[in-house]
Amino acid sequence: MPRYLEGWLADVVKISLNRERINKIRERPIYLLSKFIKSVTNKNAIIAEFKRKSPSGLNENRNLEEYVKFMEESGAIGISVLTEEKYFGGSYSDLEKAAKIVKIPILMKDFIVTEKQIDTAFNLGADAILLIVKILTERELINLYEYARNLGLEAIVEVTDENDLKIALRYDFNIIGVNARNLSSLEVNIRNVGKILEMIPKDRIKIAESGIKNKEDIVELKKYGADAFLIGTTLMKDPNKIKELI
Ligand code: 137
Repeated sequence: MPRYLEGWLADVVKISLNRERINKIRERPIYLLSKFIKSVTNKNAIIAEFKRKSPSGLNENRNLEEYVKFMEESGAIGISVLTEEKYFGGSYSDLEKAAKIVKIPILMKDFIVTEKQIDTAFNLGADAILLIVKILTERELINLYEYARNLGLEAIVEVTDENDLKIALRYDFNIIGVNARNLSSLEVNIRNVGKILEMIPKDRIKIAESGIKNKEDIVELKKYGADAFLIGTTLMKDPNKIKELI
């Protein structure tokens, strides 16, 4: 057997062994985040994030069920659930619980680098996953995006700077997230988001992520073309704030 084929076969075996079995039939229907965002007319499209803690210093041990139910009732068009445990205090069971409660799109918020994580997202009832340009090669980005799409899941392709955006715009990713937080310095710069949002073609759905504190931030980001707003810390600190932001 030619040597290159041996390598390829070893990879295939590794991936298949590494793959979580996909549920034959998924209980929860898939709620398309793109559809929910596009259907918003008379309010701000807010994706409310549940995260107990964060490297930026958040520490709010709220009741997940109450939070996600309250956010859906308050008009949020999506829920983001951090499933990363070490830095965010999240878990897969958080996602599973949220999926049993809300009938709006759920984003599995994690550092996704394998197909197995996408299988898990599907099995737990998530509707979308996050693919961070900064931590993936282009090949991984494309493969993981197509893998998610083949399962019917949507993907938010997240950029934090112009270089990330240049890569993301080479492909027809339909949802682009612009994160105001620099993932290494943790510095949040909303002005920077505006600059990048303006470079994204109108036919892509644009989500502004991180650092959103008040209505003024939303008005400002909307001016630059943001279609939706992913908000964690502000809402975890005071869930009632959604009434002012929606
Ligand atoms: P927030 O509204 O809390 O500022 O941001 C919401 C969401 O964008 C945020 O949770 C990020 O996607 C993940 N957050 C952090 C981080 C990622 C890397 C390093 C630190 C953090 O401190 O939230």
